[in-house]
Formats: sequence, structure tokens, C-alpha cells
Amino acid sequence: MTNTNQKRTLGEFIFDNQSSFPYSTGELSKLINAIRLAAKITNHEVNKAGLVDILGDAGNTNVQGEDQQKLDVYANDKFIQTLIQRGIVCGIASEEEEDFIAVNSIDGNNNNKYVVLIDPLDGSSNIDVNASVGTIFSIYRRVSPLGSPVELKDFLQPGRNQVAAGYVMYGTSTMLVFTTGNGVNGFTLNPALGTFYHSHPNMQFPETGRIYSVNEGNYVHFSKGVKAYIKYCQKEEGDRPYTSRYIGAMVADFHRNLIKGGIYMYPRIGPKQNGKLRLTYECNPIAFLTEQAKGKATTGTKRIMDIEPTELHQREAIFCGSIKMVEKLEEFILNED
Ligand code: AHM
Ligand code: MG
Repeated sequence: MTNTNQKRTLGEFIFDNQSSFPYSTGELSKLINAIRLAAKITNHEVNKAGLVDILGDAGNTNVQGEDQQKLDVYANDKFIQTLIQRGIVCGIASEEEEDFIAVNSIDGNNNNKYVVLIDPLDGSSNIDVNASVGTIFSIYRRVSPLGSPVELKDFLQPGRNQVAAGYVMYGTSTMLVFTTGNGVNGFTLNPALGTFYHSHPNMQFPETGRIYSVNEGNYVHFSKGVKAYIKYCQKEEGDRPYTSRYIGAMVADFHRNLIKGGIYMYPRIGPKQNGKLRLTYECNPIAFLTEQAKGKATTGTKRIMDIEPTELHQREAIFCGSIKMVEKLEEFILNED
């Protein structure tokens, strides 16, 4: 049995690694700490979702006459409140909000450096069936000058500019997994103590794997290359057929593939449609984690992190995971007729 006393806590890890964080002024550490706190608060609420009268649409009133909040709205509020109260970001964009939120520094001088983009509760329909959900976050240094209000361009940076990204997975255990550009580290919450422990140091994708994760219900809409790759996964040859696993919450599918080896796919669903997933809140942070874990993340023809975003809620196709599997998929896309 693992003795958590022998593992470093997330707080200790941040303290020990502060000097290797980009720019290392301590602000990024504070920011990760704020995310840790919001994750614990959200985790507490997610865990009791089946017990309290919290399921259902936002805007409903429960038997006590209190307003019900859907958990994705709750998570959105908690992450935003926590980040604002800590006074360390100049702006927040959320998948749940139409526009970005400008945040003044505590002294009113607009001197905070970082913007955070967040999908507060990804895969939230899983809540109704007691399955895994996640929070995804992405952190950039602002490009607009210090001292001025944050601007849209601060949020529309290509993924390669990220200084940190990560996710919280509310699964059988709750985990916080993140990168600051020095590999990927995973921390598991001990719910009795409310402490995250460094359970998964230096996480890396196996070079190849045997799991493919895709919503095959959309098969008819996929391009010829993607269809051919799926057929390849299913063919009896060598180490194939591969195993199909799809939870419907990207964080959980990604996390499993990171540990076991595999590929996650959300392709274009029709010639005129992009994928479903949001570039800024989902694809970019997952792509940064993928590359930091020695995997590959692509639209099929282009590195995800090299896309110049044009809109806050832009959608893109994404394929990510074990490098050899993603490269094989790219071959099929390149050679489709
Ligand atoms: P959401 O942000 O609205 O929750 O949607 C994102 C989720 C991903 O986590 C998941 O992989 C995908 O959408 C599932 O979509 P689908 O039901 O179309 O397969
Ligand atoms: Mg989402």
C-alpha cells in the first residue's frame, strides 16, 4: 500500500519547483494554488451530486426554495471567483461565458500578467450517470502591455505560447495533472486530508498503444482517411484489433490513454464542420500536455498548438495520444483519395 506520507504534496512540489517555472516570480505558483483550491471545492460538490438536490437545469428551484445550480455552472462560478479573489490574473475566459472577463489587480493598476482559459466541467452530461468529468485549464502570459486592461488578443494566442496547462479529473480518485513546460506531473487527492499528493511523476505516453477512443456514432460524417484508420484499428493483424474505449469526457479518455497508450479522436463531423471541441479551452491545453508527455496532437494535418485562434469559442478537430498511433492516423489522412 502506498504511504502518502512518503510522497510530496502538491504544495511542496510547487515550492520545490518554483525556480523552474517560467519567469519564476511566484505568481504562477499562486495561480496553480488557486486552481488547486477551486478544484477541491468543485470536487466536494461533484462528489455529493447524487445526494443533494443539485441535479437538473440551472434556474430550477429545489424543495427548500433555493436556486438549483447545475454543476457546470457551479464549477464555472467557483473557478472564476477563486481566480478573481486571489488577484493574480488579468483576465479569464470560460467555455461557459460568451465573452472574456477582465480582472483588475488588487491595487487597480492592471499589472497582473496572466490570463486563464478554462472549461470548468468538461463532459458534464456524465454527472447524471455518476461517471467521470473534468476541469481543463490553460494559462498564458498576456501580450497586451501591463497597466492596460486585458484585450481579446491576450486570449487568442496560439497554444505554443502556453506557460502552463492541466486538468482535474473527478474520477474514482480525483487527480490534478499539469505541466509548466517541464514534463507532466499528476497529483491524487487524499479526500480525508484534502491534500493532493505527487502520485504520478513525469507522466509520459507509451510510444504506441492498443486503445482508440472516438464517438463512432459519427462515423458516417468522418473523412475517408479517418474512416480508413478506424478500419485499420479494427483489423485482425499483428497487435490489432485494438480496443475501443470512449467515456465521453475527454479528460477521462485522455488520462486513460496517457497511462495505457492510445489515441483520442474528435474528427471533423462533415466537410463543412470543424470538430466539436473548443481550440482554446480543450484542444490547446490537451495538446500542450500531450507534447510534454512525449505524445502528438494534431488536427490531422497541422500541429494543434500552431493554430492561430481567431475566435474565443472556435472549434477544431483533434487527434492526440501515443506518437506512433497519431502518426499512423496522419498517414491515412495524407493518403486518402
Ligand atoms: P462539453 O464541453 O460540452 O462537455 O463537451 C466536450 C466533450 C468531451 O469531453 C467529450 O470527449 C466529447 O465532448 C463528447 O462528445 P460526443 O458526445 O459528441 O462524443
Ligand atoms: Mg468541454
